[in-house]
Amino acid sequence: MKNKLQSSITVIKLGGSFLTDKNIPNSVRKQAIESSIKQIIQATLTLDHNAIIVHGGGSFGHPMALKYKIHQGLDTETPNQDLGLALTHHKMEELNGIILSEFLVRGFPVMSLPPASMFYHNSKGLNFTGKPQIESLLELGVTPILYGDVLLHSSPNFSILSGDRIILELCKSLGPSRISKVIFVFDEDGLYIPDPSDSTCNILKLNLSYSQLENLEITQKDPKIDVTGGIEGKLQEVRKIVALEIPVQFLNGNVPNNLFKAIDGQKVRSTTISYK
Ligand code: IP8
Repeated sequence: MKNKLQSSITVIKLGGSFLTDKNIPNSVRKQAIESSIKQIIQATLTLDHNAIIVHGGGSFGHPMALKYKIHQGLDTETPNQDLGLALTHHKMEELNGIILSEFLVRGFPVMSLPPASMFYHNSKGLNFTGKPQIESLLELGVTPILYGDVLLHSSPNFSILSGDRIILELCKSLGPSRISKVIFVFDEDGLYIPDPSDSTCNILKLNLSYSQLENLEITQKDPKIDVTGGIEGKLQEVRKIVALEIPVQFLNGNVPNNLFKAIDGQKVRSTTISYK
């Protein structure tokens, strides 16, 4: 058992659009999953860091949530929302099971912590009770995995908790000084903005600061079914993460060894967002 409790933590978001084909329900991108998992394993075994993995919903969680309007909360006009709530959670568990198995078959210890049982929305807002469990897993040398999930509210009601919102909560709760960076793995080289001199082109932003994130117009190459606000929803959470002075990096998981290099602090073609 490898105790690296003092090591810094890299939070890795495996985006749903990277892990799955968002346009075909329940379809995984097997090669993308295998390659990213091998890189996380290699980095965690050879580099002085701990990983916490969070994954998105892709073509598992989003279409089901959309079908039953789970993201819009309790609605008497929508039939069978109770079943939809359960099915959305189950879809996420299904995708999570696929990812989990890819680590375990390689003999690498990971454990899933279901967000629906660690996050609750009460009258004061979002409440997170999973810090002790995450600390224990890190201490035991087991990499925690969380994922976007359904969120239960007092009222009673429900909504969808994105993986990005989970990451913000982890950063706040574990303490920004322990988190060296948050890496978003997706299927583009980084964040693109429209080219002001040519409306048919986009420019990859290599570096961005906190202040530049406000009112940033991001080009979305190929918008997908998304109940958590797409790239705009993501950027809202990212802004709050960067405000904690935690650097954020967006990179292309399809480029061989990109993720390993980024965890190792090597330069890769990507967008890096820092506070200043
Ligand atoms: O893909 C969404 O998580 P995200 C989770 O991180 C569900 O926004 C259940 C759709």
